[in-house]
Formats: sequence, structure tokens, C-alpha cells
Amino acid sequence: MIVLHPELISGSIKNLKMLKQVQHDSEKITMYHKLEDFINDWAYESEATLKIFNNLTDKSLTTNVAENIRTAGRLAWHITTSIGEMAHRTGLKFKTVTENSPRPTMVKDIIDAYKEASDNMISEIKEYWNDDTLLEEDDMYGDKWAKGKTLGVLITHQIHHRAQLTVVMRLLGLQVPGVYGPSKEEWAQFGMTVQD
Ligand code: NI
Repeated sequence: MIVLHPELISGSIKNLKMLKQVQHDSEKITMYHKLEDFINDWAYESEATLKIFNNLTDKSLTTNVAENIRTAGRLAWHITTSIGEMAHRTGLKFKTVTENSPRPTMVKDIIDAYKEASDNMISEIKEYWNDDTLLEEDDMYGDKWAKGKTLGVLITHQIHHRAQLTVVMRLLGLQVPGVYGPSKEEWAQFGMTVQD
């Protein structure tokens, strides 16, 4: 879904009609009205992301599975850098890597950068934002988004690319942990028939 790709909106889309469609579609993204709801969702989602990153190997980061499919390293790094890329547009200033930071060759470095981005973002939000802040609007990719909506996009964007990453990991023969339910290996560990 193109709507989950702010980087496309800002970078590649030159066609005005397409841009309008993307902006229209982005109206459908969940908006947070309670800061605590986002903080709780982010805690679950960031833990799930780290569980998946932990199953990557250094070699898997640069292995191409197909010509038109991003590598695991590129996907994991995009998930990591997007936190600051999006959140900084709302005025947050926490320390994190950017899209221009060199892509790490070791999983450990991606995990450290992800943790830093995630922890620093949550600390700053807890310190400076409240439920009312979520209604304030910022210029986002040529549109105006309430901060509560930007937080919703942060979550859906991460889920979107994380799902892509798990497919690449499967193609590379890596194990994938379950996020919203057991993965194939986990069904087997529970002694249950693997689901179709
Ligand atoms: Ni993206």
C-alpha cells in the first residue's frame, strides 16, 4: 500500500493526481487521541520488531533474494531510520540515525540503532507531549497531519516493512518469530499441527 510510504510521497511521486490519491488514502490511517495508547502499542510493536531483527544474520543483510526485492539489511535499516525521519518532522529532536547514515553490516549495530531511536523517541514524547499535543498539526510530506496521526503512520509503516522483511527472511531460510500469533515453528513447538 503506497499510503504507508511517506518516503515515496516526499521523494518519488511527481504525478499530482497520484499525490492527491495518496493524500486522500492517508486520511484513513488510525489517529491516536490518547498518548498512553500509542506508548503501549509502540512498546509491543518495537519489541516485536526487535524479536525479528534478532533472527537476522549478518550475512542475510546483503543477500539478494530477487532482483526487485529489497535486501533484509535495507528493509531493517529503513525501518530504523524512518523513526527519526518521520518523528523529527513533528518537532521532536531526539538523537537517532538518519537515512544518510551508513547502513550497518552487522545486525548488532542495526539493533543498537533501533533501540536508541525507539527509546529516545518515547522518552522525549513522554516528557513533552500530552493528549492535547496529539491534535497539533505539522507539515508532513506536502500535507497537514495531526501528531496523533503521524504516530499512527509510524506504527503502520513499521508493520508494513516488517512484514516484507519476514517474507525475505523466509526466502533466506531464516526462522521468523510470531508477532500477532505463532509462527510456523512455534506451532510445531506447541505440539500443534502447522496451520495452512
Ligand atoms: Ni517505507
